[in-house]
Amino acid sequence: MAAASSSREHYKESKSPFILIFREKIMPCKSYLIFAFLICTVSRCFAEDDHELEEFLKREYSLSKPYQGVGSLGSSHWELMGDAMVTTDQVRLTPDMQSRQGAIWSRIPCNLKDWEMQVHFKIHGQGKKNLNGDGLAIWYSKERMQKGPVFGNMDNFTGLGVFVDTYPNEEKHLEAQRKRYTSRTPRIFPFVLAMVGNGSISYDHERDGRSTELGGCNAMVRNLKHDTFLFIRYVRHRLTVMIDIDGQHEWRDCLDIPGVRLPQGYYFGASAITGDLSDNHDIISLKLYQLTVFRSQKEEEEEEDEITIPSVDNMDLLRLGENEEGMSGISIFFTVLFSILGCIFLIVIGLVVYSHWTESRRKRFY
Ligand SMILES: *[C@@H]1O[C@H](CO)[C@@H](O)[C@H](O)[C@H]1NC(C)=O
Ligand SMILES: *[C@@H]1O[C@H](CO)[C@@H](O)[C@H](O)[C@H]1NC(C)=O
Ligand SMILES: [Ca+2]
Repeated sequence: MAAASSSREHYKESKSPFILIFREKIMPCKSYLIFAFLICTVSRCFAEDDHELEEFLKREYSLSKPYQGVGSLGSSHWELMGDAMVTTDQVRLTPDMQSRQGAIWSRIPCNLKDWEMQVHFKIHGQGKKNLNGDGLAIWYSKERMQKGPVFGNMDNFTGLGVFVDTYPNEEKHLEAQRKRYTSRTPRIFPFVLAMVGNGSISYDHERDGRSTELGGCNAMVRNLKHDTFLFIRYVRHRLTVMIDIDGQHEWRDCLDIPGVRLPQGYYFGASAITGDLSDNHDIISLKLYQLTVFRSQKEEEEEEDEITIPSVDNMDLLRLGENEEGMSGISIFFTVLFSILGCIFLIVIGLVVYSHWTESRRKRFY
């Protein structure tokens, strides 16, 4: 967890674009590693602070085999929508067929402050690599049971979405236009990313949501023999996403972001969509744990103000990272050039001043 958190924490502090560039682009690899190691060590000290977690599985927000009554009984805690279907082994959000969308939504709003969701899922289909789509999403949102373009949920949603995006729309689009990535690092899909919506932020499907993402990671989750899991933790306004997809029973960091403000009383859900390309998108289980966190009195006081609209602190800084990623090679070159020239200039001035000073001092001595 430390690695992901450290880089984000660091973002917060390094406001100057130059520092960002310095950190990301120029610093030689070795010193970068040492630097990263130092930050890791430091942030680990901070990360292991006083809070200890106690977990309780909350059955009313969890979904597991044999899915008793799901999709048939009105008394079930979960409701199906669209093409979603329950079988003995899974809740299939979409079958491996074109233009389907399906979802499963909790009926009960969740009033927990701190929670953790473990998602056991499976994405598989006939399509070859990159001939499959579009992916699935896990939700904690104000709205429920809405159809739409965001992995089978409505656009401009209010709340948190964690997406497993299996199709690189942007890359394919650029490819079709025979454009090449300039300085933007191409992504490896499937890609897991998180987004917080406030009711008026649109998910840009053509760009795979890059402009609104909080962070993400690649995750080769398709057509695997072993079980694949996604882990979403929301504690003290800190959002952590991890994945376990290698069959090693180990959580791998995906993203870790402080200052994520989500209201209580939203609904959990999972949805998926297929287009021209398709996949089976299966949920095997959703396990929601209530986390008991010991808060200091100061923290309690800080949390008196109830959150009404989801938001993310320092979103502009997260964006800055995003823009900087898209900075062209030329502008980086000139920024660096002028920075170096500036340094040389300062050194020269310094030397001149210094020699004047020593000179005048020598004169005074004589
Ligand atoms: C939602 O977020 C956007 C972008 O951060 C902001 O411009 C807008 O005012 C926010 N809307 C609400 C209702 O808070
Ligand atoms: C989503 O919000 C954007 C900007 O607030 C707006 O232009 C767009 O029409 C909205 N889309 C839907 C489907 O409501
Ligand atoms: Ca996509």
